[in-house]
Amino acid sequence: MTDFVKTPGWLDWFAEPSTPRFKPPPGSVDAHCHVFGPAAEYPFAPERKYTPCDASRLQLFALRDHLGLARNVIVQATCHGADNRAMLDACRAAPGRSRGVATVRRSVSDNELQAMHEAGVRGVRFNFVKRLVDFTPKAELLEISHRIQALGWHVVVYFEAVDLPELWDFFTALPTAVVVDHMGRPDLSLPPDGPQFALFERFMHQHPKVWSKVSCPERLSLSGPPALHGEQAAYRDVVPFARRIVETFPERVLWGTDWPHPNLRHHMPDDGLLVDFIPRIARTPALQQQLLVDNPMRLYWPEEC
Ligand code: 0GY
Repeated sequence: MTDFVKTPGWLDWFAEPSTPRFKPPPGSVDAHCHVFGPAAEYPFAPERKYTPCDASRLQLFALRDHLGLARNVIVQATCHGADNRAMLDACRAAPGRSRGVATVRRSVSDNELQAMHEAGVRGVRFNFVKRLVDFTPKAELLEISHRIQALGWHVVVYFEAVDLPELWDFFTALPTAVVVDHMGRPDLSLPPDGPQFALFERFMHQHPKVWSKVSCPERLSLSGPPALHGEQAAYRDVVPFARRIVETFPERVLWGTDWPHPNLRHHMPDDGLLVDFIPRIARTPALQQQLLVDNPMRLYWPEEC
């Protein structure tokens, strides 16, 4: 067995998250989280760009319960490449309470796709963040998108805001719903009503099939965590961006913890405080119900809607 050594500077996930004061509505979904290994059982992929700490499905489910959430959407992390076993076994271990988003290559067989569907996969992720993955030709991704469309799945895309102009035509050519991770990673040194974020809003306005996760304040924020400014002001620079998206597109937003928070070098968030961040971006019970329950249920558990 290979011994995996964590990437230098890697921060482990927060072992004792606080109990959130905000009580998510019954049936709330963490629509963006990952599992890492455990490496002894599910080795990390040779092509990975980082080696994380272990973060098992049981630890994920314990967090789900602690935070008052009901379900998880487990997104394949790049450290596992296209070896989806850890994610699939996590979905199988919590039937009805976990769904998955896979990474697949064009060589994937129809039988493998069908087995993933049965385990609970409802989407594939295309990653365009260059520090995380090697380049895959768009023709290959397009081909995959047509195959998974037949299963009723959608495409999750991860990219940085500066790359949206170049990726726009590709995204709009996809035949499925397109779910954008972390609001397309806006640069928070730019204003929420400036041209960069306006482009992302236009993208959502013009294309009703585009959804956004309003996740990762800890990853996007330049103003920083609670220790710097007090709990109520944590990640305060993210608030105007996320609120705009939640209030303009209330039927196409999702929220997730991003646990176990890959690649954070300076600050590891307390997941309890991430839940307490929700009412700052979704200010009414109606918006919270859409963000946390109705929208993820429509996308991941449509048979129950
Ligand atoms: C995230 C963000 C990151 C990593 C991954 O799959 C991954 O490795 O998604 C990141 O480093 O920005 O959504 O978890």
